[in-house]
Amino acid sequence: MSIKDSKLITFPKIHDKRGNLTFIENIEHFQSKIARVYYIYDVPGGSVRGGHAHKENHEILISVAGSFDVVLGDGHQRKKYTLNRPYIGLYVPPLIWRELENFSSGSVCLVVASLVYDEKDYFRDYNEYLNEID
Ligand code: T46
Repeated sequence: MSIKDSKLITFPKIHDKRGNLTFIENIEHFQSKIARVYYIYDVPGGSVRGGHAHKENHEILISVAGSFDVVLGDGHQRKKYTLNRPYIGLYVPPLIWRELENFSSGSVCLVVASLVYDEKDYFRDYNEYLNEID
């Protein structure tokens, strides 16, 4: 897997004078249905989250409020995405190292995942990760 397999996805945005609405369904890269949704919030300034890769789990990261940066790596290349729109998601395939940083005050990171939580699905040690992908 390469960071070239990551990509930004623009979701539908229903404009309305009462406010806008975005929905996520039928995700191309998820073999079955969405298995899990979680969100990261109340992040203190300067905090860095992530620092791991998944073995099989596919994810889409969305900034539903505020902004933050996602730095992806595949052992060869790194790429930084800034997420700051609630209708744009970043697709992150398995075996891609991710770090989340530069969270703005009040930001919320919503994550849609293809698998339920399983600690065994993580590479949390960077050297172990590099050995696996070589
Ligand atoms: C990712 C980034 C964007 C659970 O019990 N269930 C869950 O679904 C998740 C995601 C986490 N946890 C537990 C596991 C840890 O004890 O919550 C604690 C914090 O998890 P972690 O340190 O992995 O959190 P982040 O923000 O570093 O990473 C998370 C996801 O784990 C990861 O898949 O891509 O958000």
